[in-house]
Amino acid sequence: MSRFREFLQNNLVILDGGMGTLLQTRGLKPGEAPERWGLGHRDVTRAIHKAYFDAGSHVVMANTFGANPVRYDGTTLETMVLTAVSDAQAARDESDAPQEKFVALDLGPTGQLLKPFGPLDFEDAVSAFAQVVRLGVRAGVDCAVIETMNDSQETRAALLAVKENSDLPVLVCNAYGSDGKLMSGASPEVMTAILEGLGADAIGVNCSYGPETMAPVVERYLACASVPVICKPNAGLPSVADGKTVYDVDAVSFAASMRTLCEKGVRVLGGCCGTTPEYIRALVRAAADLAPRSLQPKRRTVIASRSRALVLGDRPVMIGERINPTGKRRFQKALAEGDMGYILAEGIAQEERGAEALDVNVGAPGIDEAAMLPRVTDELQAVTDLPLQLDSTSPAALEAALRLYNGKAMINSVNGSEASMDAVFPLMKKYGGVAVGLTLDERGIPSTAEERLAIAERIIGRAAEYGIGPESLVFDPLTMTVSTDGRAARVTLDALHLIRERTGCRTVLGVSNVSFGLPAREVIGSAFLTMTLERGLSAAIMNPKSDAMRGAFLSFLALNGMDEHCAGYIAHAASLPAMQPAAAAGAPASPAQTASGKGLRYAVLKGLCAEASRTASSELDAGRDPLALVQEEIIPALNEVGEGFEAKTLFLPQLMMSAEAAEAAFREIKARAAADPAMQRCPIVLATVKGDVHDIGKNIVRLIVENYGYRVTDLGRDVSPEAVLDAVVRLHAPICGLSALMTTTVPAMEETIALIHREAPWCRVMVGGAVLTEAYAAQIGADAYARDAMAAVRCAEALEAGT
Ligand code: B1M
Repeated sequence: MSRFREFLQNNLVILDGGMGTLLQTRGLKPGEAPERWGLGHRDVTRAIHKAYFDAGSHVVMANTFGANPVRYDGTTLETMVLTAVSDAQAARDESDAPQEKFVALDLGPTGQLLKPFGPLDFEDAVSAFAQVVRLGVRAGVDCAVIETMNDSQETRAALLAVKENSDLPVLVCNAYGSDGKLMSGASPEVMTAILEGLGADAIGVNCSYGPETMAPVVERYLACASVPVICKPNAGLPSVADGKTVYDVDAVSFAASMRTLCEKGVRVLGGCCGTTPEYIRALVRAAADLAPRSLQPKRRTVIASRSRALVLGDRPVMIGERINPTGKRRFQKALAEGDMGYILAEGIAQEERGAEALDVNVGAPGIDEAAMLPRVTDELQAVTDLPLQLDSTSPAALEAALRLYNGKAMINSVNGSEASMDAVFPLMKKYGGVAVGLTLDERGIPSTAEERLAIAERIIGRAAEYGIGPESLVFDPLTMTVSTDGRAARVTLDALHLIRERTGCRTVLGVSNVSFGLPAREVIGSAFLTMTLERGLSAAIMNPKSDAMRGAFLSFLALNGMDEHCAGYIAHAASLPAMQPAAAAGAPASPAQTASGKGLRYAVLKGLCAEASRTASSELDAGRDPLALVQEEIIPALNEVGEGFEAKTLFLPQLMMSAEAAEAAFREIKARAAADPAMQRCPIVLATVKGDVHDIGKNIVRLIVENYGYRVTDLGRDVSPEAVLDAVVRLHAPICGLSALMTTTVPAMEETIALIHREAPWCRVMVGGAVLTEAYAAQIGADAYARDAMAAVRCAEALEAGT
């Protein structure tokens, strides 16, 4: 075991404090990169490192936070990392402070957002971090610290890069918002599930806030993490006084709050922005008489999506079984044609019917599972935040999907055969996950409950050899059909009970098999489901779209006091055909009817791009007015998404998917709403202002204004004042239209208006965007304000007449 890993297991670990904020007091200018500046001021960074060691830090981070190939070319990067590490090592050698001392490679965000937030591919991010890690290893660092990450997927990329390119111990810190979530929506429980699964040595929080504000998030880590928890806060919140940035928590209060967190169980302590060697000295003093709290393995069986952690065992959970082509010709066709819209709709429909996780199986003749499973996984995780159960017998498909799954997946499945365990356990060890253990082996499915238990025990034993605990296994005692074997259900129920009692492991069951070959399958299926739940089943893989099955599941919860005020049951009852107006009752709906076919508004709301485009097209074919589609479907859907985003019920990936779906529909509408060539009016320059990427509203304005004969030059979004002026001057445009949707970008709008008025006095500026009002528009100097696209036309006409 590495010296640092052993140290981490047995001691409180003191990290260093702020680097960037200290460099600013030594001459680093705002906006300058510390790692580049450090190259020219090695004596300064070395002195800071030494001051931290002298203050009592066990771990000092090399000045490599921003050093990565996304920002620097190979040679610069190499020099940067090797120099930064060697300076930290020199400081360690110079310091005669008595504590153990280590040098860490510091890995911060690449500076580019990963898909779907930005342009960077997951694998490109992994490769970028990998380059830095290899340099760190060459330079001889003792450990790696990944920090200030606010996207779970980028955190995963960095951690995988460390794991694949070194055996360095790795500490991972995320930076949380005031809502206790990362930008990508992950909570401490989600990050714990993901990071422990990937093998982080310690996890926690850095930057963000001062220690007291950070405490609730840290306590959530302590409640669910089995590895040491890190707390590395700022010295409170920054403000500017006399032209200098100051922080509102002093060294003594900082140390006192950190001591309290240490008493609660935090084992790795340090400081971030605004903290100095004085803070670390105070912290070392405050924690001097404290011993590390012993690590308590939490043994939780938990799976997670990017924003939702699901604990198995607290109460039964419903896993949707419908993303599976077996026996479904329409699904097979969708797979063969790559019709993602159909598959995504199937996922969303199950979510709407109460599924809490989704099984994802794409195994069908002629389908390359190793390509299709990751593709479907990636698309599904963009439109739903339900945790996924990756269901495949192909290790290559499982690995490809596990790699890019932004969560901790359930893996369906491993079984008692040597080949299966040899294939699946290494994947689990590397990527994390909870495996479904099928109680069968090379000899097939045993006919007795005891034999199935024996296989479960063998699987637990083999998993342990890989360092995988029983909490990462959920056993499936296998359902056979009762139509061919009258004892089948009994054996399953007995095996379920035995496995639960003897191993303590959670259980899962695909319940539908029991009724194969029988009429009215849901009648007997729902009775069987109730029996399995009564025997303690943790998770049922079932059809949430079946009223009978869902009814049995929800009734069980209500009858066992697991459904507060019977709310789930009541909602289910309200959706039953018997409770609907007569017209709505009828044959069970097909997936196409339930999930898609619900109109454009629904498709935009759910972020279904293909569906949005298809629906827009068919509505237009049917003679629907393009403007009405925009006003009555797209805008209300986007407003609803925006409200959800504000209320934190929806997160950025969903916002992005809805925007993409709106744009897909919009492209259809635009193609059909061509301008009348007979009308030729004046040129208009149109742009969304600098810093603002919202352009859906501006695109609508363009569509309508063009329809009224104006010749629009659309400069796009995030357009600088100078670029707008250039176009206005070049076209000698009498009208310029600016759009802004955020309070933070209105100043850029004001700046653009002032520049145009100064340099192109013939041009009149009209503005719009949800954040503006008439009065606000006047205040920032606009010549006209338009509330919506039609008002923009009226404004343009008035401005044209006045020019
Ligand atoms: Co974001 N976003 N977004 N977003 N987004 C808002 C605007 C927000 C209100 C959501 C919220 O918190 N409730 C909020 C702004 C808060 C504020 O400052 N007041 C917000 C935020 C915070 C953000 C990010 C910072 C999120 C983050 O990263 N944490 C980020 C910002 C990125 C940036 O710009 N630097 C961000 C990103 C995004 C997406 C990329 C995911 C996506 C935009 C995709 C795109 O446009 N290509 C997006 C979306 C879709 C929204 C919401 C949900 C919808 C906006 C929209 O398209 N509305 C929005 C919430 C909301 O508004 N309900 C939100 C429909 C559109 C037709 O209306 O643009 O108002 P609108 O246009 C209307 C009128 O205003 C007028 O006519 C149009 C048609 O009637 N009009 C003009 C517009 N421009 C005009 C110009 C004219 C005349 C009329 O003359 C020239």
